[in-house]
Amino acid sequence: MRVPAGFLLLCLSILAGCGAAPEPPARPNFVYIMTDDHTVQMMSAYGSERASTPNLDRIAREGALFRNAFVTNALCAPSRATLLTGKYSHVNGQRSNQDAFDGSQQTFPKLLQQAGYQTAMIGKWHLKSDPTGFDYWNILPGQGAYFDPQFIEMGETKRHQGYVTDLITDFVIDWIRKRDKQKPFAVLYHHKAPHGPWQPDERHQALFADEPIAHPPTFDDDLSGRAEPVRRSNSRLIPELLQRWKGWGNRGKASPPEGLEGAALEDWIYQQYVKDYMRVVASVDENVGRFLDFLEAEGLAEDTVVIYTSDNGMFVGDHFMFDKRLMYEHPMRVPLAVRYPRKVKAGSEIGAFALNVDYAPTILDLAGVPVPADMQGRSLAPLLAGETPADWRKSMYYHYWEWPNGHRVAPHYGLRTERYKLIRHYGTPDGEPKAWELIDLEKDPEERRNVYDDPAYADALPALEKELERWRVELKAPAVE
Ligand code: SGN
Repeated sequence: MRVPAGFLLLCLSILAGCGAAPEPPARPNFVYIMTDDHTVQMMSAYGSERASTPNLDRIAREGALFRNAFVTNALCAPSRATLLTGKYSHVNGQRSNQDAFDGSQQTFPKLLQQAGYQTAMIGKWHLKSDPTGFDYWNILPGQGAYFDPQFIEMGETKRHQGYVTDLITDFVIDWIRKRDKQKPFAVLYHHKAPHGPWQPDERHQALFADEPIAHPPTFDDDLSGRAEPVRRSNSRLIPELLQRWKGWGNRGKASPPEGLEGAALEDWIYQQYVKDYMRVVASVDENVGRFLDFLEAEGLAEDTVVIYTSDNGMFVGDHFMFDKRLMYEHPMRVPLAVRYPRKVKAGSEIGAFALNVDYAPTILDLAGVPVPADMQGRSLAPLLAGETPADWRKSMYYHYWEWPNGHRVAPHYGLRTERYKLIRHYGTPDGEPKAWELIDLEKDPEERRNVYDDPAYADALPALEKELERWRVELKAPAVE
């Protein structure tokens, strides 16, 4: 049936005149801000006793804070591949930092592009192959440098003067300014900080100079309550940190003052590390604040979904360690805040489990683009709207793969429920030991004790083992014993 144009016009003018609130635009913009190794213990929105991050907190205050966000493999490149694909490492092929990302596969930026978005990737990439699915990219080579870093802009390497966190923010702002204003945009704004070697800029170098930073509660943990594979791992603050990041900050920090030993030496190395970590976080916070002000000044704040997270968490002296990888809370738990004034109530708190496999489906869903059935995560949009679907996950699967590595963290997988962690260290062909671990997070929130062999938990085990196997099959993860 043909509808006369005059009738359509009449309908439209009635709709326009009825005084209803304007509908949110169907296609919001997206700014996905990801830091490297930023952990919840160092974000004040999560009640950090050490760090103050007013601008990162602002995203949560004006939007939603996820209280239980986790990555499924706490390592840089695998986490980035999971973001792009919405799939676990064993499915997207990026199990470790050594693999090169297969950029020919489906990713959410490609799907956004096909749906008419303009897309950009700016900052740390670390996936070895060139980015695909972006109209514009300007990335750090590999880990990138803090000072006067090189960037690869659409295949061309250029050195830029300045500090990496400032430069990445400048490039994102520039790209948004120059964009085609007729189309929605999505930009991945990826900081290098606060990854090692934690080199603060001049503005922040003197921060905390005369202020000793408190030790985290697990600083005294010698790992004696945990299974052998954990005890064998190699991320202790002394001497591994000193050796691995020799000369970090270029201020001679690899050499403690002569004669220091025992607790005084431990505190000395911790103070060097934590202060530089907090200084580079302060610069991220300041730059994110500058960026949020820019969005507001451009009139973009209302219709832009701003997501803040990190590629993985981090030990910052917790359990007397640095680095990540292990299926402890500090590495696998990540900050996650989402601001979208049109749809997310300011000050929302979300307790349901959110995973990094969920980011791609969430962004597509909010953009109105169908989520492909082969993505393994689930859209967080209902949670953002204040509803937890009845069948939302109550547990999650984790799998760390990289081997060998200097931290001697052997591959392991496991299940995390609200109360328990069941972890399988399945050994390596070159002789790393196998072990099971069970952690009761309710009784032992600091994760100091493996109770796998404790008869008191014999009744709890079968259901946990079944749940772990259910996830393994559902996620098509290989069976490894
Ligand atoms: C990367 C890792 C660090 C690690 C060094 C050296 N970070 O920088 O975890 O200490 O390599 O690792 S990541 O963000 O890139 O994952 S080692 O295993 O080769 O010694």
